[in-house]
Amino acid sequence: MVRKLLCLTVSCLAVALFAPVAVAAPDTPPPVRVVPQPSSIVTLPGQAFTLRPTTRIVASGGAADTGQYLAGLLRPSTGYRLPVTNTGLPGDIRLDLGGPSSLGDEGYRLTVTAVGVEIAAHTTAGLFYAVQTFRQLLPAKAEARTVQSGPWTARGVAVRDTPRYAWRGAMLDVARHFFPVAQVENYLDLISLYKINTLHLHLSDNDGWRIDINGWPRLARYGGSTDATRGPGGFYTQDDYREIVRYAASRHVTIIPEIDTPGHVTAAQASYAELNCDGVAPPLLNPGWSSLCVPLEVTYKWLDDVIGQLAALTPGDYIDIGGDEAVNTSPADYKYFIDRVQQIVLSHGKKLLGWHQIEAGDLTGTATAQYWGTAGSADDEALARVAQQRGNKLVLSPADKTYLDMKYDASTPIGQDWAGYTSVSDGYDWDPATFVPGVADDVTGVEAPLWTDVFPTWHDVEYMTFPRLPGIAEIGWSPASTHSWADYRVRLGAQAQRWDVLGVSYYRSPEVPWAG
Ligand code: TNX
Repeated sequence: MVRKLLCLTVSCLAVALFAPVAVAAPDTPPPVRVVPQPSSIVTLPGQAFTLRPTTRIVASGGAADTGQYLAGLLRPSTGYRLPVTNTGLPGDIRLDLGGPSSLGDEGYRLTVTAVGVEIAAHTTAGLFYAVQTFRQLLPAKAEARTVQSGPWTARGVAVRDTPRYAWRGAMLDVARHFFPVAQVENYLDLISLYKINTLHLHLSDNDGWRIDINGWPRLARYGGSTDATRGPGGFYTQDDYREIVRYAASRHVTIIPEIDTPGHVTAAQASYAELNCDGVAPPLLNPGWSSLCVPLEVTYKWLDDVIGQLAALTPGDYIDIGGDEAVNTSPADYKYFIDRVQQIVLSHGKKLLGWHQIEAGDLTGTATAQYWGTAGSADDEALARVAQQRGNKLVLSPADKTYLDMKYDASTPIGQDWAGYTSVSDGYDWDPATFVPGVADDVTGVEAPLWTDVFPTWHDVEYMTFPRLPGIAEIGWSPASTHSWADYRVRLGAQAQRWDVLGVSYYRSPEVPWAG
């Protein structure tokens, strides 16, 4: 009897239910629809939690910020006060940093019952990801920024969730077309809903330079004054960049800055004549391939300033030096260049990241290469194996799976097709452990790049990102054992109501059974 009474508490329910249980009673309601799929989720028949005007968010000490974040999400739509407090009562939402260390850096436990909501993690990132899951259990109108009518009911569940990969990334090309801070922050809000933890910013390319560098003012002011479709361009001040880094941290996202070298540098060379071998600055938007002048010492003085300032502004471990498509740089120059730029990155206390072509240099074991080859591409795979032999980590961004600028199909009005059309199912149906044979142990995660060579508007960015990015997020987060297109497409379809409320412009792919 005593045992029974004790077992009315939420934590006892959790203990009882984290054991692997099959819950397939014939009258069980349909599964809960969360993206990415948690590693373990059990629905609790007959259990549900309803937010009330008096509900409190109990989050003390290090949990308080995440509590405030959750309150900020839910106050506008519910109109409830949702105070963040140190103590509470049954019926409250409790965020607890005392979760077991076995949950790791990003894992969490979430138990939703009629008695309350219990969130436990070992880190604030874990609490944050529990909030993202809990959010998806509430009605989509909870995302609204104006007061809506309830009820605010979440299905009863017991979740224990940890990520498959540490690196779950998105990339935004702000060089081909510039997007101001507010839009980058909007992107951060949307990607963190799917537990993406890395945003790589492609800050420079032939068409534009987007970050102000002290001592080299023309890079941003002149090199940033236009874009790939001859629009007005723009750039981030260092304070803008700090704000992006701060906002990203509040969403548990690490910013990775990329300065693309030794190719893709027309905007820089147009800004400073001394960065050219002949001392003559090309015009902005000069057509054709560009290359830094590898023998010139000023090239490295300039890079030391750029990388040094970015390293000081960036709390993350990595500085990305690009390294792709250096078709105007000889192989010998390329190798010399990568070795020197690696020394510069290391001298500023950061690790080197670049597209997988950087493996042509003599990289140290701390470097990470981003694989952007397509399926079965022998040359690219050979470089991935070089990475593996060196102990370099690999981030997988296969162009025929993760490139968000590829058209969905022949009818897509914008985008590219050089890597083929990438439907929603194409983007979802692959496994990072087998995509490049023989490198599974070195894969640290996945990243979906959104190149903006051929489209300029924020509407375009969202339309190409959604609904494909959540698929990459799921591949990065969820265990391979849960991977199922048939199941995923239904869970993805349920996201549409949320995007409608959030005002996201997404592509209504006919492959997905859209709810709402
Ligand atoms: C290849 S991927 C590029 C980018 C383009 C993209 C367009 C990579 C490392 N280089 O410069 O924007 O294709 O799809």
